[in-house]
Amino acid sequence: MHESSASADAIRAMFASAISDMYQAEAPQYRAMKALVAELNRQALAEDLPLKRRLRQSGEFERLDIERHGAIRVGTAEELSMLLRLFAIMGMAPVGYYDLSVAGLPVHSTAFRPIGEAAMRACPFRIFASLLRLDLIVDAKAREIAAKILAQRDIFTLRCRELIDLFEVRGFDDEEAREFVVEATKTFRWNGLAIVSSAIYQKLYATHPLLADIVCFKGPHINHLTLHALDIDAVHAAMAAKGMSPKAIIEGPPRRRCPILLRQTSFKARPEPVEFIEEDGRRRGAHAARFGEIEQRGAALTAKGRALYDRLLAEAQAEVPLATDGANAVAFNAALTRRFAAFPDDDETLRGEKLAFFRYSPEASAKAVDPASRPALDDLLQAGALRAEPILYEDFLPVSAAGIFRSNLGDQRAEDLIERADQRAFEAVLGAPVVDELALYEEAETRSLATSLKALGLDHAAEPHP
Ligand code: OOG
Ligand code: NI
Repeated sequence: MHESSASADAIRAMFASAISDMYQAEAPQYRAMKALVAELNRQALAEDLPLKRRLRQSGEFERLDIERHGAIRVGTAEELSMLLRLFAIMGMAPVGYYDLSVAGLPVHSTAFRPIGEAAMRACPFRIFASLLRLDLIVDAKAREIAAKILAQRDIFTLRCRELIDLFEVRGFDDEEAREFVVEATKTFRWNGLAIVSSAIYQKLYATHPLLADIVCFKGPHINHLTLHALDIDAVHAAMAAKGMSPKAIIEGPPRRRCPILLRQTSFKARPEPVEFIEEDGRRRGAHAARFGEIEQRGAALTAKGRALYDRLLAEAQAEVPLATDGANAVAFNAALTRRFAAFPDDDETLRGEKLAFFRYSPEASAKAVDPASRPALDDLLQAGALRAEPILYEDFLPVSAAGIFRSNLGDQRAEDLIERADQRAFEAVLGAPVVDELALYEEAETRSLATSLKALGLDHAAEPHP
């Protein structure tokens, strides 16, 4: 093996920074949003010193400006399985399976992301990757055209492929690590020159806008990057005030005292000039694909908590179906807030009712606990010997994802497709099983409790589950 000082975490950090630079240069509207988010984050910190202290302690302060994720869409099994190998080099594993056919989108997805606190802390960048499902495209002619075009393109540079092979044999030296980041980044750049004629584009677009976006270009351009907004409501309002045309609502749970899961919103993609290849030359056209997004994360929910979340969200949506143009956003938000009154909003209840996952830590200053008293978990927390803090949700919400897709594709035909999750097929194509995100949170909770009890000298005494 070559000894490289570039760890997977370091390569991911280089990649995240390269992607951010590239996307800011390609999409000025994203650059403007990034500047706005940075300004409002600074403002939020200046107004909330305890928050600033917390962020400094967690290491979040230094990484605040680093993008949390980006999203791409690929067309074939070969493309997806190469992505698995490419992202593995950056310490990003496929976590979670997202079936977006429920929302009428002919794709299913995973999130390539770092696993574990240390890696997240080093660089939180993730890639949400979707794979086209031609089996969900009803129009046989469109299916045939798409398959033929996809079979002819290579989204990776030759050197990128060589470097991936090389890494798997013997790792990288520093220079190769840098070169790999450059080559990998090229996969996700924007290509304003389509690889099809405008007639083909129109045909695929009419079949499904997503089909045109995935098939008609040289590669899987980044379709958005996402920044961490400390106060997502404030940034959302500021985006509207600045005429950045944000979506009408923030997806996910309403604003709460104890944040849960993921809240996100974006500005809408604008048509950009592209060129199509005709028999007699090139023809100008337009394609809307690229936008910018903000997110704010809260506690990871257990299966029980998630079921409650899904139910309350569905109830709010049933009560006030959100208009496609978002005209009734105020009424929708009111319904959402009303329904979520039923979701406990304090850490004690979230923990006690096992709605969210918690990370335990021993309190160094606490007075010694007598193991012979066989204290229960609650006693230890009450006595201040143990602390419990919600574990942050690091994954995605397919319903929000679907909302994001739709608002950016002008696609309202949610009913066109029937629900057909197929995780097995996705994993077969990917070449690996996806990691179960719930298991990761559960493991983190269990491990933190075991370590804490051990530190308190109670590893045989307390019951992990009271
Ligand atoms: C991916 C949408 C999913 C999110 O934040 O939920 C996503 C896409 O539009 O390709 O990024
Ligand atoms: Ni996103």
